[in-house]
Amino acid sequence: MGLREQLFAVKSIQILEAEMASDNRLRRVLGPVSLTALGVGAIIGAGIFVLTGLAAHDYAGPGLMLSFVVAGIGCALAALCYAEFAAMVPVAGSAYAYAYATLGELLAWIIGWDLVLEYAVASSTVAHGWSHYFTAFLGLLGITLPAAWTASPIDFNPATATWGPTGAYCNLPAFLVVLFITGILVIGIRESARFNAAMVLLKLAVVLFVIVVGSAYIRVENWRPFLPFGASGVFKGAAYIFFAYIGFDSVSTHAEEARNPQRDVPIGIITSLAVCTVLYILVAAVLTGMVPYQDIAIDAPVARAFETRGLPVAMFLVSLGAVVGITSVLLVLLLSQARILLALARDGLISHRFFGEVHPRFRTPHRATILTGVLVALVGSLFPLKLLADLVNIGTLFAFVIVCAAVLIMRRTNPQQPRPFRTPFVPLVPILGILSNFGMMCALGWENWLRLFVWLAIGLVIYFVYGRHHSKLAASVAAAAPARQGARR
Ligand code: ALA
Repeated sequence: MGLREQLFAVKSIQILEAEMASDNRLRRVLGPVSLTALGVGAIIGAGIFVLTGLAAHDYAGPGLMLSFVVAGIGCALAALCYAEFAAMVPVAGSAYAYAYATLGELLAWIIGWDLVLEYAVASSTVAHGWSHYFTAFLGLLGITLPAAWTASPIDFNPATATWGPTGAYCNLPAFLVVLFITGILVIGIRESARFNAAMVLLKLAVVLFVIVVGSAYIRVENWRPFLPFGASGVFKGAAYIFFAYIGFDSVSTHAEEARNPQRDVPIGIITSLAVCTVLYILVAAVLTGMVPYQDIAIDAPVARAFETRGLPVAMFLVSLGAVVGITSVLLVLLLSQARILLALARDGLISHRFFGEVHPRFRTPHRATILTGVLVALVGSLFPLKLLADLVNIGTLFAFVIVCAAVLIMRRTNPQQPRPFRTPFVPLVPILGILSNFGMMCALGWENWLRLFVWLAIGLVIYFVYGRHHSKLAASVAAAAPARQGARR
């Protein structure tokens, strides 16, 4: 098979469907409520509990509410496109599988590699955010961890606009929590629907508590001026706070386990996103109403807002809920990461022997899980939160742009393919999805573009050195070619 032919080789929907019918697949047990709960479980975490602080303080002020609206619109447009694919190609690989079916092997690999960035680096970010609430929570119990062990060793100093050492060694809580969750995943506690449902209820209870109790402490004057950093601050805030929405797309990684994926995965994606959007806008309103934006804490903003207003018990409850709630996000993200690696390994683009191997006793992909866990723990404990969040955001926004574009392409290349869920108003919705998500990428600044390019360049090297030569699709096409020629003769 020639290079050009291979780079654009698409995995037909028939191949994907045949793979799904093989016995080596996951069990179909999830209904619409479980799928929505999985979405909410993956969405509500460090973004709303931690990143809101910096977004309000440095970027948007009370206009953070609008930042959530802007980011929510970009996500909603992408969600409608994800839903069409998830219903049409209900397999585990999410955007990677969609790209393989539409855009060819090279772009599929780029997206798969990009999803590794999304899930692995997001796990590091969430672990780092978790450590802020964990430290605040221990503080409430009278335990103070040494500062040198709760921060990253390097950080950006806005005053001098330079990177430099902070004097800290590493963020030990972030490191340890990732190893702990990795251990659980290796032993094989699946994210049982019941465990996840309990987590989701707890998180929703904490978020509703913040909204209901906090709203009694809103001072309307804190919302003035509403846009202290102007419209550009709202957009910068949106590009940063976008992180809080990441996770709805992980519903599509569960398509293979859905009882009725054609109907329920779109429901799960759209409902979980809609619920979280409403809650986020309300939390932003409460947070910026309770505390003047200049005084909002960066590390554990939601809990500290209650402390500032003299509500220590509320602070305790919010901190506890945040620690538990963010832990569950970490679990789902690390699990989704394992699924993406499994999808890449099944297609031969990364080593199946290493990433696809299943532990004889625990029946989990232990090597991939441990390797991912160690890397995620190191990155989360050594790098600052904002750097990690920005990197995840640009990578995920890029994936969203490609999924929106893929809907447009697929409508042309495979118009007859049954689409149980159709993105409405095509081409308008995908085009607006591309523009809004690309717009947020632009708001993230050139440094993040550079980091994204470096990440993608590393991915290309891996593809040309390994993946291209081990691709199962290329091998099957090459094997079929002589047979076809023979038949013609
Ligand atoms: N949306 C997830 C969070 O905020 C990743 O933690």
